[in-house]
Amino acid sequence: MAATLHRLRSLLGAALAAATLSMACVSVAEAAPVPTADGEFGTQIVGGTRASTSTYPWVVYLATSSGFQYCGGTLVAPNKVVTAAHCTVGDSASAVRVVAGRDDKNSTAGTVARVTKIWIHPSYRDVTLGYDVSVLTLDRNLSQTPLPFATSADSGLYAAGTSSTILGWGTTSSGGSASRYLLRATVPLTSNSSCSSSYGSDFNATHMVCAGYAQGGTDTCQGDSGGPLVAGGKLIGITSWGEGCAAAGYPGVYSRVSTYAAQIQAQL
Ligand code: 4AZ
Repeated sequence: MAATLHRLRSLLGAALAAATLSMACVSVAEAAPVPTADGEFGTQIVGGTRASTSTYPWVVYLATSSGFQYCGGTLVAPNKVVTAAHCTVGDSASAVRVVAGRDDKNSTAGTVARVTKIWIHPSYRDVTLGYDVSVLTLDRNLSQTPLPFATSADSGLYAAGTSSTILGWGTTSSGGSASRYLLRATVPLTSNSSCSSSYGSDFNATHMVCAGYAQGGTDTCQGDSGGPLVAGGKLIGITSWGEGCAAAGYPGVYSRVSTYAAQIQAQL
């Protein structure tokens, strides 16, 4: 199982390779989105549509100092971002940028903040062992509205079938190109027993929650890691891992935010 798990850091590897090849241009080649008859675009997150940071002001992305987007995150206080530990492990704070208010990665809209501190859950070792949570402290207070996060009082938000929102700038197919634009999709939370059937002992219901349709087709993917899973107006999950993207029988796996609420709160 571990050998086939897809994780976001592969995008950072690609970023570093791109930077090596071309210091002048860090943008990644991508297919131009093709509008369909209804004016929407056909290939998003996986199976999603374009969204605006005006609607989702708390969704941010993490970028290298050269501007390469490699993960997502969620603003939970004016100067605090929740992301995945696997997005920040091994990084120095001075190397990370947080971009807020920018739907289009090829624009200069919004704000680029620096990071003054990276907190990684001290028990984090690997995404399939849980604790895939990290809190960044920014060098400034952002004007974007933060998103409340789920606590132990919010177990109701994790009921199987709950409609949730995923967001990110990651790839629009497994192993494909990253999206130029912020994308969103709606996915139902799965039951714990269903996710255990998919992933066996790698799924831990204390630390994780799964979301996706049984038939697949809609999911987070590479580069979406660290970004939000939202239900009931709260951050309930952090994009963490999965077997490929949008495959039938393999939902996306998210860190269960309510489990870590006290430790997140202690960083704010
Ligand atoms: C990733 O590599 C990643 N389909 C994120 C989410 C999923 C798979 C991979 C879930 O960032």
